[in-house]
Amino acid sequence: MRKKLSIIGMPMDLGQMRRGVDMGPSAMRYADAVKRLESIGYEVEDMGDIHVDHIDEERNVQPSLRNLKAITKAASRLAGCVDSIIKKGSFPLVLGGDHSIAIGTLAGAAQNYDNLGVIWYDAHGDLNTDETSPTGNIHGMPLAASLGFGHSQLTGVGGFHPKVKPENVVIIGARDLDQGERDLIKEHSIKVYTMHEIDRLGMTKVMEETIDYLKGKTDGVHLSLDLDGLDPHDAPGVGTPVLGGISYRESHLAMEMLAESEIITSAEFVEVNPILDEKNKTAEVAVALMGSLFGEKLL
Ligand code: EXY
Ligand code: MN
Ligand code: MN
Ligand code: MN
Repeated sequence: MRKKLSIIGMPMDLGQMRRGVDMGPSAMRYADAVKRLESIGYEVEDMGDIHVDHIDEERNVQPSLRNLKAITKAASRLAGCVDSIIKKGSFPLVLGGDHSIAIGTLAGAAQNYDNLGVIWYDAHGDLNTDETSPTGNIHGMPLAASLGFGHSQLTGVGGFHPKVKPENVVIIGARDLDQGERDLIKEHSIKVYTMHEIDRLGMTKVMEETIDYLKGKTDGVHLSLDLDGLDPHDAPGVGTPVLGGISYRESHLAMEMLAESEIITSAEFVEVNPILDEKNKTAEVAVALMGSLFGEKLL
């Protein structure tokens, strides 16, 4: 029987200030995400998009938590959808939208596991709270919120917290961390492979260690892949690019090794912004990486 995979679009741009990332789901569909996954043998259902309220006036109401209400409402809808996909035995693949969507994805996934692991593939830690954030953009807070740190409306999505424990998180690709994030990482001993470790150890060793670190102690692992984790030359269509990122091939190796490990139980691809892109390159990169994550072989 073919493995089932359910795609959900989350056209969210309220977690940051650059327009266009709400079109990320369409861009990845346009890059043939469904066909690519069907070609690897999956039975793919595209469930369409979660509704995100379109608002303007609230944008600046609470500068330390921009668009809090609309983001938490949309995250709750996404959580319900992800939870029902897992409960019906399908694999949830969420297309973003800015990274604030992970609050909903993790709220939906976590209720199905005792110890959910998370691989956070990102130039950033997304570990800010409203007290530490330099911008008030909620796309810089989803991992903190999922760990139970930050505003109660964010940590409370899905009606429970925390979604994940610090010892079950691995961040890969970090190269732009605020002081508050560094403090939180140190205080809770969160495992981080910055670009320094990736350069020194190589992606093979980083992924071997990551898989070993999570395999024994988690009963599911969520991959939260922020396209800004890649170098902007390979993935230019993102809202917060940071030079000196993970290469296209290193990213395929990471996905191929995760496919071999069979530890990934849910995934999301976020921060694709076609307005900032070179044609549809970043969406195409995302879809190519999905291919490797779901077992596509070069030979
Ligand atoms: N650390 C900065 C902030 O909190 O605003 C930048 C966050 C960028 C977040 C992108 C999604 O990864
Ligand atoms: Mn609408
Ligand atoms: Mn991110
Ligand atoms: Mn990022």
